[in-house]
Amino acid sequence: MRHTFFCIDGHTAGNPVRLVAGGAPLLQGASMSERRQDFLARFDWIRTGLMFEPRGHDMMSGGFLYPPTLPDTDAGVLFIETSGCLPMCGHGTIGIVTFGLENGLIVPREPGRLRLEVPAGVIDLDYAVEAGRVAWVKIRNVPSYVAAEGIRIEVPGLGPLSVDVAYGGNYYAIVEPQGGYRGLDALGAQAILRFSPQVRALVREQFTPVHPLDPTIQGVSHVLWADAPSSEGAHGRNAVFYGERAIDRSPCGTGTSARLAHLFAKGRLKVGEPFVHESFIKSRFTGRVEAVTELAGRPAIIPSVQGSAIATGHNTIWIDRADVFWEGFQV
Ligand code: PYC
Repeated sequence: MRHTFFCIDGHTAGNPVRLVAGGAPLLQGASMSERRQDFLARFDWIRTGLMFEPRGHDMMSGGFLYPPTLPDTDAGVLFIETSGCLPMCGHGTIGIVTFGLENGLIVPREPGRLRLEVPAGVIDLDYAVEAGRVAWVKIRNVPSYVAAEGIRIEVPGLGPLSVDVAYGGNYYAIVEPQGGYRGLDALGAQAILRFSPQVRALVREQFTPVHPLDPTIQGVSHVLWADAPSSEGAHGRNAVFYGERAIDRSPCGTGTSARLAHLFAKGRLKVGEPFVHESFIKSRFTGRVEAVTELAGRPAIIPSVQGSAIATGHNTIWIDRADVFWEGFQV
């Protein structure tokens, strides 16, 4: 049996986005969060088949568009990537919205504005079209907050570290330069890939954050190595580790949101101040604290993240049950 998926492939600031425009399964659930659970329970083979090798790779990421469950929204989005179905994905949203608008798969009720339902909640977006293409997308993300500060871990080969945990649609262990971590260039990609799973596991031993409004969102999934900017006009740089072997090529939308909440909580960023965030490969998003809010009684912010995406082509992918690797594999 052969399953066919019509995809628009591209990237947001260097990180891949595969918008699955045809072949999405029918999902049950009264919200995108419930549909996420239904997808994970019944259709996870679609995610692994499209994201893992041999049809994907360690960084592969994407999503599906669905009719929303909520009134006053334009579309629902379900994210898929190598580590699972994220509650929210910033670079994925920028790519999915860009390809969706450019191909008539999203029809906005008001040009230049969108309201999307994602598993983590509802997000508002602005975008600009220039010469028939989406030039940029700005996400006003879900309420973001600092969940824990000063978690002390001892990483073999790196030494003692003090780690904070912040939420920006996923929970991030944030490591700032200190002790054995002297910045991204000194550490290098291979060491980031080696140390990040250890940092994540050591933080998980001490702390499990649970979203105050949706307990299906829990646990530290990503590690954000923060650093000073590397070029003029930027305010910070990061390397976000996700899945088992991925360094985000983009500055990471939910990671940037978590970092904005973190910097704001520490008094190092003001409302409205631009924060140009560079990725490991030095691509950029512009972040801002749009507003101060609260999340179930905790101080929180509404972050915004702006960036752009470009399609690289159409990709009709078969998952054929006759293929020994129909569900994909990871090494
Ligand atoms: O942009 O939010 C993001 C993201 C999450 C994982 C990879 N990118």
